[in-house]
Order: sequence, then C-alpha cells, then structure tokens
Amino acid sequence: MTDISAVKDALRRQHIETPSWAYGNSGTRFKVFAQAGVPRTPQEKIDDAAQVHRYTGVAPSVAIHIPWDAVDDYAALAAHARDKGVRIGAVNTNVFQDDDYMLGSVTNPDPAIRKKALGHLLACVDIMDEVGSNDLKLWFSDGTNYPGQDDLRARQDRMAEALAAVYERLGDDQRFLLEYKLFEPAFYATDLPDWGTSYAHCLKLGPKAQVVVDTGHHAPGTNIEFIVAFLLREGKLGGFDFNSRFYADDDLMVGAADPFQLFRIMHEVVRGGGYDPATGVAFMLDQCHNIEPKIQGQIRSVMNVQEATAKALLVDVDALRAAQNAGDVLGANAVYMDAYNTDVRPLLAELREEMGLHADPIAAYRASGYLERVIDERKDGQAAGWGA
Ligand code: LRH
Ligand code: MN
Ligand code: MN
Repeated sequence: MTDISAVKDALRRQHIETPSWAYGNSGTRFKVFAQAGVPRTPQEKIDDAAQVHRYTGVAPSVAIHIPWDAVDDYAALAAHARDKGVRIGAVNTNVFQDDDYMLGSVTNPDPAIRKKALGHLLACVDIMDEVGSNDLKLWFSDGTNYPGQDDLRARQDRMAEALAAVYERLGDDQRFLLEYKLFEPAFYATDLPDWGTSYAHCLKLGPKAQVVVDTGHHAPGTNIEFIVAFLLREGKLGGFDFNSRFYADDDLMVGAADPFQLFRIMHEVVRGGGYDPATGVAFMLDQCHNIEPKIQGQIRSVMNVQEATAKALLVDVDALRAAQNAGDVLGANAVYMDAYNTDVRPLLAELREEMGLHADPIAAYRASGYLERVIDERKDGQAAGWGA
C-alpha cells in the first residue's frame, strides 16, 4: 500500500522550471502567429513565468536563453525575478543563430569561428555568476548535411576541446547539462546525436558534466525511460527538457502526445532516486506554444508533469517487486497499469487547496484577468519571440 501523505509531501516539494521562450511568440518556419499581450522584454517573460508559479505553486524558476534574454544588468534581472517570487534557473546558450555558424559552432572547421562560439559559452558562465545560476545548458546544432562534408572524427575532437574549456571555467557549485538531438538542423550527421555520445563526453570530463534528456530529441519509438534509468544509475542524469512530439522536435505540451510515456519516464525517475532533490535532476520544460495561449499552455504542462509524477509515486512498489521476482509477467504489468490508470486529479486538487492554492489553476488564472490586463499594458512596443 502506498502512503498518500508521503505522496502528497513529495508532490508539494516538486519543482518544475519553465522556459522564458515559451512566453514569447513562436511558430514554425512557415509562419509565426503573433498573440496579443506577449512579453516585450526578458523582464515581462519573467512576469509571465511568475503567474505560472502563482497558480501551480511548483514552478519557482525560469530558464533564460542568451541572447534572446540579453540585458545590460543581469543582477538586476535576477532581482526582478526575486521581486516577482521566482528565480532564474538554467542559462541556455545559443550558438545556432549566427550566420557564422552555418558549418557549425564549436566543431566548425574554422578556428576563428570555434573561438567565437566558445567565447559565447564562457560568457554565459559569467551570466550564471551574475544571476546565481547553477546550470548551463548546452545544445549544439553542429553537424553536417553531406557525407564527406567534414571529418566526423575531427569534429568530435573539436567538441571535446570546447567542452573541456567550458568545464574548466565552471564554479564549484555549477555544472553543465549537455543536450543531444538526433537530427535537425543537420541532416546527415549531428555531432551530439544521442545520449551515448553526450554521456561519453560527460564521463570523460567529470561530475560537473551531465546529460539532459530533451524528450523531443529521439527517433520514433525510442525507449526514453530506459535512457533515464541508465543515466540515473550512472549518476549522469542532469535533467529534462520536457515536451511532446508526434513527429520530430515538435515542442508541444509535455504529456499531450503521450501521457503514458511521461508516466513511464517519471516511474524510472522515482525508481532511480531522481526525485530526491539531492540527486540534482532538473525538471525543465522546453516548449513553444504556437497556436494556444502561452501562460495557460505552461500551466497545463506543469499540471501534466504533476499528474504523471503523482501516478509514478502511487506505484505499489512492494507488490510490483513481488510480482517481478515471482516472474509474474501480467501481475507486474497490472500493478504498473493500476497506478497509471488512477485518476490523480482529485488528489492534486486537494493538495493545491492544502497549499493555499485554487484547486483548478487554469480556472483561477483565467478568472484573474491577467491576460486582459497585459494585453492592454503591452500594446506598444515590439513583442519578444523565439529567436528575438
Ligand atoms: C533545441 C532545443 C535546445 C534549445 C531550445 C530552444 O532543439 O531543444 O534546448 O536551446 O530547443
Ligand atoms: Mn531542448
Ligand atoms: Mn528541442
């Protein structure tokens, strides 16, 4: 039997980080549909993130992306976040949007471009110092489109050299989270295409280098929970970029496409001790809301992660273990599915009320009139968006 009050305590302590870029305008390469009231500045993105925390109680930090969130005074940005009741979380780097990076950033054959890219990564560690962030998120679009275009091995050497230089620069309580992605924008060979390649680079460097699993960055059918189990076992799971995919890197709301997969992932997190804050697994969202309202989209996503977590915490581990040890295939599967099929919404509603929150965060946010207010306040000026 599962202890419900222990489950509630664990859920109360949950921490889900929202990304600044979710609040701005975004779209596909075909069209960006502008929405009224979206933030014009990094400060306004933080204001919107604070709304998500206000109604869910479990989203106290917001990731920033440089240079999308570049400001003159980062300490002031961190103070702004604190004033709004949140803090700045991971600093995301961007070495994919400059013309110079057409043939790669840190793996570019041109040493001058490699130097420029590394300079940006190191500057992002300076920003971490200023905002008090512990996590540097690294994602590289580096790769090649045609066989023979560049030397695959030399590109690994260049990657290793850049990562070592960043590692060297990290402070005592800082780490980097290394993302991988199967393809796009490179279509033939990506320099960090999978968890194994990221893991190998991180392993060589040491404890301050960890792998981040973006749930949208795998081939269809990949067993992501296996990757999670493996990385946790090796102490190398730095965190998640949560989102949903149907086809490629769709960046849809987490838990929308496949809530069962999210449950399976959270089950492995719980099983591997990754839910204990001491393990340092960061639960971040990496999403874009192209056609749906953005703040509501983030609130819904946070709730989806909470629901999957609640179900994972409800797995009757003793019964599961007994069935597994007895070789009872269907019995074990039934215990697992019982947890997944539990309706945890009443439990979460009750928990929110115990936390002094409204039982229904979406309804409470909609009733607050915040969106109508910011639509009015933000009429003038340029809306910030993905890549702005
Ligand atoms: C790359 C990615 C990475 C970026 C973010 C905007 O696809 O997942 O994390 O920084 O999208
Ligand atoms: Mn990502
Ligand atoms: Mn992505």
